[in-house]
Amino acid sequence: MGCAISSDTKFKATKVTMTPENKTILTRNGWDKGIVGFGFAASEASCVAAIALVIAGKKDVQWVNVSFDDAEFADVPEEMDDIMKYPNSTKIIGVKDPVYKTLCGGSPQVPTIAINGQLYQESTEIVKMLADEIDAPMSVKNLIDQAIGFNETMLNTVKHWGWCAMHKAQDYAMVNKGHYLDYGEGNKDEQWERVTTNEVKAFFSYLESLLENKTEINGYFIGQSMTLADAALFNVVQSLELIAGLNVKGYYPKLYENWEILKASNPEGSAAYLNVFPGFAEYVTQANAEGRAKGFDINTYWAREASQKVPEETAQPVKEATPAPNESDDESVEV
Ligand SMILES: N[C@@H](CCC(=O)N[C@@H](CS)C(=O)NCC(=O)O)C(=O)O
Repeated sequence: MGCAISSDTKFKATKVTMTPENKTILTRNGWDKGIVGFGFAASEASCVAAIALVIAGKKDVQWVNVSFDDAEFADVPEEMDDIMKYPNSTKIIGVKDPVYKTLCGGSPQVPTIAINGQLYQESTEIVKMLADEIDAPMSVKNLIDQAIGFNETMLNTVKHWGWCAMHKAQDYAMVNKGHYLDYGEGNKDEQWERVTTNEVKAFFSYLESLLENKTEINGYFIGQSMTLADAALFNVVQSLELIAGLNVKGYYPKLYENWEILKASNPEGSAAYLNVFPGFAEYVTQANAEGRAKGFDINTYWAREASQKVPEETAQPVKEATPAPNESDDESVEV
């Protein structure tokens, strides 16, 4: 896989291997001290880290915008929409730019977070690291662990039933092609789809049951205020609904109600994901319209449930947290 990311332990954010090359990039830009976030504000994984850093009280995060293209490192253009720009950010680089790839140790993705010169990836694991640091309650940490366990399924699901058709139609102009080629219509068999949707069902049913056991649906999975667990799970409803096209509202009404309340509270760090991401989702819907009309529709796996029993052994209950694999196969580039 050409993997340059190492995962030290199950629940520590995935450390990017630090090389002379990426250390040099950090140092020459002054990114080797404090917290520097690299993200695309509207992205479903970036917003998780941005929201979590706010909740963890990290007020001095310096953000670098990562655009979905191959643009070289530059100043943020004046015309860039404020909502797409991280507060106080001045720089921008493309996720497909070779320097960004080198910075990320060969695995160019967002979010990537530098903390005192060490780079980390994997949004939900970054949330867990913050939860450990602020000594969040065990119930919050446990739910973050569940989010970590679901993260890979979640991203694979939205790629397969959503993003792939759009990126393919655009000849992968926005993203690293290798991250998407294995997914999408015709690239996975029914067994994979069944196992994947059973994982979504198990996890969403678990979240629905957590909310059923609460006396009041208030936008939070735990307690009366937003926790890092809500940050770790921030993208699951909107991304599954708008990108994968899953009828979340129909199948998981409490989860949906909870999301609508949380969304309305506009948590700091979420503006672009809440307001701009749905626009991207429209392109995804258009790109998938023909396939969905012909039956390449995630909802068929929920509709089938009524008429056909799903074999128990393929259904995975809320699975153990495992770090998502690094998917990049491309060669590293010299700076
Ligand atoms: N499991 C990772 C997924 C990261 C990820 O796939 N990020 C996407 C944006 S949501 C990305 O970087 N896409 C650009 C690309 O694949 O080239 C996480 O949760 O941080």
